[in-house]
Amino acid sequence: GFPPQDRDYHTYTETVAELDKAAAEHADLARKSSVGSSAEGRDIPVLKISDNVTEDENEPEVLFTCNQHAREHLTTEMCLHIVQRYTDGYSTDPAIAEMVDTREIWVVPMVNPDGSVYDVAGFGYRGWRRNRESTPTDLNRNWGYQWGCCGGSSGDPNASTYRGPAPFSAPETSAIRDFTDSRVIGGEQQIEAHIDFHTFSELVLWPYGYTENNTAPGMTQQQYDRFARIGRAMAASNGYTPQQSSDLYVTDGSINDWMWAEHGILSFTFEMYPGSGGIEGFYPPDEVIDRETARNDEAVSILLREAGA
Ligand code: 0X9
Ligand code: CA
Ligand code: CA
Ligand code: CA
Ligand code: ZN
Repeated sequence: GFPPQDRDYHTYTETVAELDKAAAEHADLARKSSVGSSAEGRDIPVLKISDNVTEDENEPEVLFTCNQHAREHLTTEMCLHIVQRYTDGYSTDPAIAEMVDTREIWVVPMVNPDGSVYDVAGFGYRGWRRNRESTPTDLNRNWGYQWGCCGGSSGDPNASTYRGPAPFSAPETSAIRDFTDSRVIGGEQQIEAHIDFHTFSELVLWPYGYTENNTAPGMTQQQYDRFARIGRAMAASNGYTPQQSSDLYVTDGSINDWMWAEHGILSFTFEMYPGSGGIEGFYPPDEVIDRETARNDEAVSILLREAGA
């Protein structure tokens, strides 16, 4: 588990327990299900939050994913914060209630549970990034759009950005893919917007990542401008820096490119606190969790408003 000084971070077991608790305390608003299993057989839970939660209503859907990268534990806390805000906040905050009543919110706090467990299973942190297949894969290079196209991932099984032997070879990415595909109903993708949370550098990033060009097949200037407008609005609310993801560095096989190109989902990456650092940047003290997750409240609200606008 986490070292004693960081005990406010949630382990895999504690994360699952938080989701079960939210679903039990708000049975009308929150329901837990599974998107599949990790390489080591751990369940990957998803929590749905909406009024009439057991029904699939005709409401804009929004997806939040966290912890693709094992050591980025602050992102799991971000997803748990979203869960708390939209369940516990329902009875006290009319703006929250309005969003919960008119949207369907999906939250996956741990896309990479095996990696997350492994990172905290030793004495001190391991600095682990990938999943825990026998040849570990960087999940954010394993998505099936322009996979391995452009020098933005590695074919070396020992590299930290190893893309895996084939698109969606990792059970964790294929589980989220299948879940996302399952939200196509009557030929229409129900999920309109998505944030994949990472750490660190305090950035709001939009696709494409595989090319430095703003426009490319599947991305018109008008669509790019919409990404940039919403990305800048969210960044103005949290003080992050907004940019196209390839302005940071080129990545191929990342989640945002697939979500947008395959499903037309308005898909962003947030790189959370801190703004800079070395390996210790992945391990901010638990004292910052409340401040740095609440820091994204307005950005999350902006995205929810944009879905359905
Ligand atoms: O490299 C990544 O997967 C992300 N950064 S991290 O330090 N959390 O590993 C950034 C992904 C955003 N996409 C692109 N830069 N294209
Ligand atoms: Ca502490
Ligand atoms: Ca509903
Ligand atoms: Ca629906
Ligand atoms: Zn990351």
